[in-house]
Amino acid sequence: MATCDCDNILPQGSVQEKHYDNCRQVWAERQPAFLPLLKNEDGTIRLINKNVLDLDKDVLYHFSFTNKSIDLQAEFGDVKFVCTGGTASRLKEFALYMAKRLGIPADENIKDWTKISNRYSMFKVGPILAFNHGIGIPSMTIAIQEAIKMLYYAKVKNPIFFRIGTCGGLAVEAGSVVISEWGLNGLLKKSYDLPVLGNIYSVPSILDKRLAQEIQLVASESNNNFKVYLGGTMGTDDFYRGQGRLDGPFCNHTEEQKNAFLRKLSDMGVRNIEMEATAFSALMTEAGIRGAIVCVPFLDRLHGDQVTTPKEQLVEWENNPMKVVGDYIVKYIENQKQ
Ligand code: R2B
Ligand code: URA
Repeated sequence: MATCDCDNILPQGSVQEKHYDNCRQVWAERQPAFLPLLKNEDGTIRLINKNVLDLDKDVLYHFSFTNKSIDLQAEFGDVKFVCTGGTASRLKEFALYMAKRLGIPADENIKDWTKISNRYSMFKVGPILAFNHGIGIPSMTIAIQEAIKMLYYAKVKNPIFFRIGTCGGLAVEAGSVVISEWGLNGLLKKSYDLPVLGNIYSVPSILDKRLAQEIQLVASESNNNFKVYLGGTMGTDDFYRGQGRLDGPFCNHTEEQKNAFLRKLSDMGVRNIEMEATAFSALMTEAGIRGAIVCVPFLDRLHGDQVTTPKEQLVEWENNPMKVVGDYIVKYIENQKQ
């Protein structure tokens, strides 16, 4: 019988959920229908795809390096927190922000490990790896899958992934923060459905409840001037029609239909809409990696479609998810020192 290996950062009982989803004991009891990658005894990622294990050299094409061109274990073996999000500038800013909070020297000239890719940017400060994933599921799943392989080669132990992002809110105020509990696709299914060889490969899009609750509790103990909500997140394949908007170049639904749909989502517990939640949660579940999505709503979709708030305010709001994730990471590191 597997025993619990949760490295709880808050005392048992402080949040409702007892275990993390990738607890060995939980896995042994749950026996999910799909095969998770699981992890090795020492917490390193266990890659079960034999095709990769057989490769002499693995080209991480979109990152523009291979497992042989960089000594991944030497450079990235101490990574614990993997933070991703849409834009390169924001993730660089996050890396520099965390460097400051952790007292690690870093400046504007911080190394971009994937600069020559011209696709993604990747930065490392202490135990933090930060890279951007672009907009939408395909761009993000490419970056995350290459990151999972990279962390496997680096022999990273028990990494925790965070997606910091922006979104449209549902009955939550702009500038607040939403921590996702699950992802919902455009057909209102809690899954990431990918066509593979002519069939749909479907993975549940559920996020780690304990991690989400811990992040919210840590945020509530911090002196924030914004609210932090927990809830479901719809992940769509389009910003306009796919999110029920009326202001794209094409629209075949009415305002009444849009409002009815958004109200239905809200009644289902959906608090925000973005473009990656289903795939992010599914990849984390399948890889057996703890992951969280922390987003700032730029508007309340129950009141409109256009993002009319001035850019300077949006940029300031984007700091809120960084602050929430930063507080969690700092708390985690402080706990390890005790
Ligand atoms: C939120 O914002 C982006 C679209 O504007 C997309 O990446 C997302 O999920
Ligand atoms: N990002 C989205 O995907 N939707 C919004 O409404 C705002 C940001």
